[in-house]
Amino acid sequence: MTEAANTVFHAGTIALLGRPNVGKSTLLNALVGTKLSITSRKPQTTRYRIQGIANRTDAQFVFVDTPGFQTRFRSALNSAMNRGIQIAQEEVDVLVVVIEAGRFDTADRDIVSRMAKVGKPLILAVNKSDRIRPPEMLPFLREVSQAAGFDAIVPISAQKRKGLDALLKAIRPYLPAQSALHAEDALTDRSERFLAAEFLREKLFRTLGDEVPYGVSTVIEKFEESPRLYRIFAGILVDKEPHKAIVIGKQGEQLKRIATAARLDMERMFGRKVHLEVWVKVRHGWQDDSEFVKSLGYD
Ligand SMILES: Nc1nc2c(ncn2[C@@H]2O[C@H](COP(=O)(O)OP(=O)(O)OP(=O)(O)O)[C@@H](O)[C@H]2O)c(=O)[nH]1
Ligand SMILES: [Mg+2]
Repeated sequence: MTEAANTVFHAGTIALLGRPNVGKSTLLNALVGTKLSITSRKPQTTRYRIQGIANRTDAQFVFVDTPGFQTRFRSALNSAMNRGIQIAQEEVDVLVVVIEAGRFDTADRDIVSRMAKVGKPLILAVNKSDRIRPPEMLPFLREVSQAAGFDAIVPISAQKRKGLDALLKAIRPYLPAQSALHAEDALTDRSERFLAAEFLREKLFRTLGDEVPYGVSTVIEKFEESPRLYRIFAGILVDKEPHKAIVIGKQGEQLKRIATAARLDMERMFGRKVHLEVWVKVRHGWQDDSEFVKSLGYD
């Protein structure tokens, strides 16, 4: 390739797809260099599509993080999440399927074969490479390479930030040769209000046990901006009465910890002080209320 060909600018969109918990959101954040998409050890943390923009001298990569494929049960919430994945795959130039090193189960295979049928460039990112013994990597890559005609297979560690440049290099040729799609200082398509609700939801996912987070949603009721301070009024919705007391904790201590952690994330992201007030409310069966789920901003 000549020098001139090397410097043609490419820009486009890339969906990060895969089973829950493989590290899609951690990867988005690592690629962008900012924490935008919430992450946790629990599967099905991400509920909404969110874009993260990574700028390099020769390309602009607009990544779309998606919810993990929902297979567990049907609800208005799960349908909305699956619709989000569908929209993402239709909108983008490149599909990146994320799997975990050393694990390629039926859910992964199912996603890979579905994505191979879409007919777009398909790249496999083998994440959590830090978790596998190095001699096991090559046989694993050989095994997964049989599953579809991938355009590239790249081992990475989103957490340790390994292999990320190799991943970008593998994606770049499949992005259209065109100028940047977004201003260089743009980070995401989502509003500060959206990010505030999500940062709060992340703390609930990280703090609470295995059941409560799945019945929790967060909404921003008021978002008052001034140059030095944001005043944010947020609601935490739980779908069962007893969950309210769990979220609040003894003498409100749990809720205080959650709110403080969320506020610190917001201050870091927004670059100013944040005054955060949080209420907990019970809303029975909100996950099956399609009108309400729609109002949360999935599409
Ligand atoms: N060891 C290791 N852990 C990782 C890596 N990347 C992500 N994780 C961890 O894997 C867990 C899931 O990460 P997420 O980024 O939330 O996964 P996700 O695919 O977005 O999950 P859903 O939103 O639920 O679909 C978290 O505990 C991460 O810290 C990695 O490269 N190595
Ligand atoms: Mg996620």
